[in-house]
Amino acid sequence: MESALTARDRVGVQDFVLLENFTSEAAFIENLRKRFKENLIYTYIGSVLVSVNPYKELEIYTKQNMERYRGVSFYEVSPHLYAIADNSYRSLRTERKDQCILISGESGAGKTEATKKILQYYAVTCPASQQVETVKDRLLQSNPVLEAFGNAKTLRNDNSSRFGKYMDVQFDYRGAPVGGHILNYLLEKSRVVHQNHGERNFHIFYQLLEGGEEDLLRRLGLEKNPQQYHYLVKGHCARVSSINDKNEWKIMRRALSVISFNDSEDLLSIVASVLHLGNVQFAADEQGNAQVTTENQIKYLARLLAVDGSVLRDALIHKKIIAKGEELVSPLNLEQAAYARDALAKAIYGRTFSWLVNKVNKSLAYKASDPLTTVLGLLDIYGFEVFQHNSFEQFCINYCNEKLQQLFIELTLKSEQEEYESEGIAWEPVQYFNNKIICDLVEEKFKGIISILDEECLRPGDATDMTFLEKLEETVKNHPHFLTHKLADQKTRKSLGREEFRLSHYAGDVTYSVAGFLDKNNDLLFRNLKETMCNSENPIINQCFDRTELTDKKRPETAATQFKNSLSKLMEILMSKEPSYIRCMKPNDAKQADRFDEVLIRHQVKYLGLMENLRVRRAGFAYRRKYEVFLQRYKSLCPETWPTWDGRPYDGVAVLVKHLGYKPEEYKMGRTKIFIRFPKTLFATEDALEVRKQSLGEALTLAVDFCL
Ligand code: AOV
Ligand code: MG
Repeated sequence: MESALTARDRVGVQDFVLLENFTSEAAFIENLRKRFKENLIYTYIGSVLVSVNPYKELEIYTKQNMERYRGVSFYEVSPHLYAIADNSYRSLRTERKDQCILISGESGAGKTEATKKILQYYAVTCPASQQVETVKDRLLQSNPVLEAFGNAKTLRNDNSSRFGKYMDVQFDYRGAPVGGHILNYLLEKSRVVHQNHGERNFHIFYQLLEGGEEDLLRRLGLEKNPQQYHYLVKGHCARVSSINDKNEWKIMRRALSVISFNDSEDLLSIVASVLHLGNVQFAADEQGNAQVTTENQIKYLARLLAVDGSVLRDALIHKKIIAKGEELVSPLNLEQAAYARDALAKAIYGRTFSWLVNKVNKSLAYKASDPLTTVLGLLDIYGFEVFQHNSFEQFCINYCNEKLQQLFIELTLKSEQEEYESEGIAWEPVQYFNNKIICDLVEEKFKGIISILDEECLRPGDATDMTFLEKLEETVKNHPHFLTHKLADQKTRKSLGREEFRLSHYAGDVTYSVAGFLDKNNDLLFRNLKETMCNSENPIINQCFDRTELTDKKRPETAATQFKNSLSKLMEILMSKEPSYIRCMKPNDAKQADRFDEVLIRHQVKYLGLMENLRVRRAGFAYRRKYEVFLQRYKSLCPETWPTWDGRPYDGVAVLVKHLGYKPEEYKMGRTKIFIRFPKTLFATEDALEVRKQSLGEALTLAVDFCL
């Protein structure tokens, strides 16, 4: 049998708080590397789970393994998602407090996979009944549907979430999942009309073409070949080896039927209409006005969107404004017509996506009359991302990650302090980086980036992306996390274009190009296109485009402000719940198994603030356990506590540590837990336990079969 010491040497420690040299980043990374090599992808920092994407199937998500984690004390089993899931569930049951599990990490780090695995865990381990089975099924099946419409291949991830998702699972008094609700955040709509090289449009388009039955495709007027569609060829990679579109199509169709979807033909008509829209072409007449040259597409569009073809044709090449109660119609030039077409495609797709989430929510809605007791929220958003070219979408995505990091910092620090307080142990303050300064830079009223962007969007006349940049330069020029070409010193100036600004995010510097910022933030659709859609007889389109929009005088909120407000609501929701954290990392940029790129990992360790997290957790004490748990594990080491201790666990532990020779400076006794200052104290005890186990032979069986 391998000794505790050599096992520790081989597989590292399963909780970073037990690292001897806990301030050393090198030691931290070495521990991760050792574990990764042994396929141990999970490690704790106290109660925070750190996960490294293995990029290969591991045999750790079996039903048997789920059972192993069910109802077992957190630290008595090796680190796992299931331990986090089970621990949250148990708190929900015993303390009746709403929970949330926050999963963060950069694009491709494994957030979505983790979310799905946690849902599966609940589906398998929570109490069941006929009705509950239906809910469980729907919860699970909502994923393939939303992923088909909201995920896409990017350079970072073949199945990248292009929308943010927060899902509440609702439980009844027996602890059975009886309903659910999803909130979605800012879908990256621009992908519908444009993809960067090496990226794809949303999965659903390829699934439909690849998997759709001949009959269906004929009805939708589609050809199988994605190369035929302008909206699918921008990225030059319709086929991806890791994705089987045909298979995914089947899975998606089955999922649609589970969430009792009976308007799939209407939905697919809309998907097809977007492809047809993309193929609408224009030519200029003698006056330079745009004319539609692709009549065939208009015919299909009229049928699929159930609108009048000639009205739609007209709406695509004219602009209508209402001034002083009068309608003014003016022709569009080629560029404007193409813009109008793309805006329509984005609006149709974006609104249909929100409609779909709504539909899923109806199917998940809790229907019985018993009161709900508690909810458990799962947050899976788009991760921090940096590309060669970063635009408005990356700005929003990275801002969202900034907010989450802020929440993480505030809550972990707070909970640490609270624990010390409730245990009656003096708190020793720790220094840490607070990214609030960057959140403020983005969202502050009047002088934050979003405010300035909105101001430019609302300013009539000559506002452009460049005037926005100039305003930014004026307003935030002295901010330590903001830089532009003009503001940079000689040396850094070279790395910045004249159309760019750079933000020093908590996760690293990102340079954003302002091109398209105003447009994307305005998110406007010409009035006559809106009108045409309001008259649609496709029931989904009809619900997506509401007539009140036409009469509403108030200008709709800009995209960034809507996003900011929805994030602020999200933060409130999360703050009202008891949080657990999963911090995901990717081991390499090549999406490959068994490759641990130390530079990449070091970068993530830094920006996820893991060293800081560890420092906070270790402030003062490396290790803490409830008296019961500590006594149970080590009672065989002291004749007075072995085989049983009849008194209070507190007294038992006091006797035990005295027998073990703990010195007063090595530990403290809190109200419910023992706090141990140095790992070496614990390791010595652990090694003693190993020797004792061997001398006792089979007589001593512990739930624990791994080293600490
Ligand atoms: P993300 O959600 O964090 O990125 P995903 O969860 O989609 O990342 O993971 C990316 C890919 O990594 C998956 O498609 C799997 O191939 C692989 N993977 C992740 N976790 C595991 C695991 N536990 N076991 C095996 N393979 C895994 V993004 O949505 O782009 O921010 O925006
Ligand atoms: Mg994802």
